[in-house]
Amino acid sequence: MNFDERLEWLRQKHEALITRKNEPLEGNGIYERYRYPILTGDHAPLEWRYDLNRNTNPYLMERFGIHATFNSGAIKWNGKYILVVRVEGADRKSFFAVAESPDGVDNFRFWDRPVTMPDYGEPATNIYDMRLTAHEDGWIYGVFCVERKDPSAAPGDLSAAVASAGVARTKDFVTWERLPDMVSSAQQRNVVLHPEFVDGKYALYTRPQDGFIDAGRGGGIGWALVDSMEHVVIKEEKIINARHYHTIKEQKNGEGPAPIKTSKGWLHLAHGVRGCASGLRYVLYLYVTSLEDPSRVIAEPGGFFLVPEGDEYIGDVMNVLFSNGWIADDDGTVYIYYASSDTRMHVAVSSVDRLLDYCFNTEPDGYTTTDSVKRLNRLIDKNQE
Ligand code: BGC
Ligand code: BMA
Repeated sequence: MNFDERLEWLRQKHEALITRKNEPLEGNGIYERYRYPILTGDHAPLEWRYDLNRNTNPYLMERFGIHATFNSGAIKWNGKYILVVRVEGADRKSFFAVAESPDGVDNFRFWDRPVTMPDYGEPATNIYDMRLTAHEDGWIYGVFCVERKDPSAAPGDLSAAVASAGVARTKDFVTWERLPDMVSSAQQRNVVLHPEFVDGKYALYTRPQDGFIDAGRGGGIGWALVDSMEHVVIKEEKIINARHYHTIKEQKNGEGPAPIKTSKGWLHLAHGVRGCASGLRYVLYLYVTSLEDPSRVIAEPGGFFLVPEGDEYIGDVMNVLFSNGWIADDDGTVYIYYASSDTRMHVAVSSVDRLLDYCFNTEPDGYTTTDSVKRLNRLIDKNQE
């Protein structure tokens, strides 16, 4: 193909991908997945990936590889479904970029430019996995992971890293005011801001860990109250959702997006991780906390809610589902935005009613085989009545 033909081919292919109509798939009754991913690296605008000038790029070859679009924060804003996507280039650096859809499922399209996130202190090596919270103080906050090489790593150890939480706020997703990174004695990823004040303070879901990868003494999802988002210092933290031996969250867990307020409690989406012969397996689960005390768990179905299926298993980091964004519409529809294998974004659709039904009517994990068989027999008995 000559330059013009190739450009035309690229444009058509790109437009066809973005405008392809998605289809819901009938499933387990709890949610409906959709047939196609909603965002992939190929959704990135051609202007990001190619030099479109025939003199400087006569072969019309890619100049900036965009490989993956995953772990996106989500929010409904001015009637639009907005994702702040973790976009990863061929160079393994992530950055944030906003993609917008008119209906939450179809036609997700990136805005013209990625987010230019101001640095705080020494520029981070990588930033990723933003949680968006429209806080009752009037700001939209983005809390995200900030990763730097561990300065105390032994010579030759090029993977030891330090994770902390970056904090920024915006009113338009274009201009971001970067606030100081959170101060904590532990390594912190998966930090999420609760949307309301609690006892007059900002409330954060945390995830303290001894190491970058290893939880060590870190017990799970934590809860901390802080005076200000302009200088977040974690003084006291309590574990509200613990990891547990021989469950889906044996090795690690972490809060997903900010919880959704419902008449029966705060609805939470989280990820759980276990180690197995093939590496770490990341799955998603739900739990509910009390409206009076959002740090008190009042329901938690046993087992997972969403796990990789089919093509979702395959990607850069196999066997991973991760979610840090969902949107609850006024009519109760819930759009669950999840990424598979650190590669692409998907949506599953449910409703507040269905998710609460799932949470309150699926029995909790009893932690033994004996208990699981008892639960199963109770269900069979019911079906034989
Ligand atoms: C990656 C993250 C991952 C973390 C822990 C980071 O370097 O960018 O996606 O969660 O390592 O494995
Ligand atoms: C992490 C997360 C995600 C990622 C996952 C799997 O710990 O913070 O960024 O999706 O590992 O690689």
